[in-house]
Amino acid sequence: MIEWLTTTNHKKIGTMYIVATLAFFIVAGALAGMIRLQLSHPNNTIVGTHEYNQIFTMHGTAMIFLVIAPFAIGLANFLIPLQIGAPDMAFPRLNATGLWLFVVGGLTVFAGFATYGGAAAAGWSNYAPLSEITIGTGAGEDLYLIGLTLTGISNILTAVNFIVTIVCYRAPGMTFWRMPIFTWEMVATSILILMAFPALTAVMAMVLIDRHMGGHFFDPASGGNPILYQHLFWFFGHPEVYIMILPYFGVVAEIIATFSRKPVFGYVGMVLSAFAIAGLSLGVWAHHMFTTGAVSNPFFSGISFLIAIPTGVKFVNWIGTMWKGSIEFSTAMLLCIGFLLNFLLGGITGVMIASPPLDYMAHDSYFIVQHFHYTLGGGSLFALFAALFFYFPKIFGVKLDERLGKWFAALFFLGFNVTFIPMGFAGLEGMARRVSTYPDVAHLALLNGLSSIGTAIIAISVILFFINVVISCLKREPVGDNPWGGYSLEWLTSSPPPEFNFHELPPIRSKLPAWDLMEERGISRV
Ligand code: HEM
Ligand SMILES: [Cu+2]
Repeated sequence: MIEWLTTTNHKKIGTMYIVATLAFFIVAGALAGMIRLQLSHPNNTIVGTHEYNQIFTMHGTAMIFLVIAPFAIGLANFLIPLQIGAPDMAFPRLNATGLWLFVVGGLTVFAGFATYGGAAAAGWSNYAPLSEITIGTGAGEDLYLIGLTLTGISNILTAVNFIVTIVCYRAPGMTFWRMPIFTWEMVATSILILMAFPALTAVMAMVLIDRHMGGHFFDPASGGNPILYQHLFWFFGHPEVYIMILPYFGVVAEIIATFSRKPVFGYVGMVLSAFAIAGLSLGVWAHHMFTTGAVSNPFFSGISFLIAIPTGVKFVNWIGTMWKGSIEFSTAMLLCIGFLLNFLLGGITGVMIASPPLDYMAHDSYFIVQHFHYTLGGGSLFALFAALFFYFPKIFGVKLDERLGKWFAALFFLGFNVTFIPMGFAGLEGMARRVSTYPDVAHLALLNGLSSIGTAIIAISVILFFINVVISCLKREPVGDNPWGGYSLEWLTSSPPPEFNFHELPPIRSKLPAWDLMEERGISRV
């Protein structure tokens, strides 16, 4: 126990990130269940409006800041040194600091539930002056601001660590252009973190100053400007959505290549498109502000459309990798195919609302809720589970049960689509987001009822997943170094790997060191 709490080993730190984010996932998922219970019927009063505000705020905040983004950080912690042949991260103590800042930050945000006024309730985007006056008077709001600042600092420290590790600690033979796609995506992600998170830290501090030190940054009555809040928040917030998807793009590329038994198609395009997306994503923040009338809509719309190009390149790469491959439909692969289908819808709705006239209709409606759940839930979360199935043997030395896994994947896909397709239509019928109830008009009762049923299916699938984890860990069937026939360096060490990753570094003569060795030894990879 003490050994784990005081460790500076990247694999233990990575594992603790993963365990912590899964714990936060269970809580954030339970909050989602409460939202869907309340919205399952029109005019419901299971929870009041103030409770409802806390529930959806904490659901979104936890999923974004405590689950999707930090899971990728944890996975990268575990994987990057293995993928590039390094014994550990460049700054192990800084790495441990990052982990504990994250855990303490997350618990701080949740501590709001224990305060008199309840948890933060102004939405994950925490708009000022809403977060300063109307409801944000309780300590829960302060805990939110402090907690997120801590997790933000954690991200910045870890991003520096990733970049230095990748630039300076690659094994002999591991040139930049031989690094696995996941490691490359983490370079782009780390740069985005360094660009975006300071804006979040600044804006959180400004809200704190307004609330407690007589500041007026966002208070129009005293010459402050609420639009400034939106600029600062979205200058962070839009890159953040890519911080939450780029690592998972990498995961999907690795899994598809492994189970198609083919190298990643268009490797260079894959890498360059990650940087193109990262670069463009710094210039689109005001597409979240089209309806304020205070930004140049054509400019931000144009740049937003451009993002579709490198994203399209990625789709070509993923599909090209599968093309004529001998595909094995493992659970991880099935989840990646689910990712492709869902994320496509997320991307298409994204391009739709990147057009200001359409966004004027969709803004702040359930259409937006559908859009971002298809990218983050259907995209990132599907890839997160795919990563769990794929890397579980490497991390824990145990393979998850494939039969239960496929049931999970099928139910999760079904539940996900039954939940979120109706939301888009509810949005088109005028249902606003962030409302605790709705009247029995149009088809809202039917659409919301369907959504709630879908959520119940998701809940069953997730319970099945955790049952799978328990059963598989109890069975502990031994796994080899390379149970899936993967190509990158991490598959050439034991599962789980030794303290400093490799007893002897394998030769690295191409992008595919594990497949090179298999070929040398006459082992077929199909
Ligand atoms: C082609 C790519 C994309 C485009 C053009 C796009 C466009 C947009 C636009 C215009 C909005 C604002 C809508 C409004 O509030 O009226 C939005 C919201 C959002 N998008 Fe996307 N998007 C894209 C991809 C993504 C991806 C990849 C993610 C995450 C992985 C994502 C996550 C979100 C989130 C979380 C919001 C809602 C933020 C909030 O108001 O709480 N989007 N998107
Ligand atoms: Cu955006």
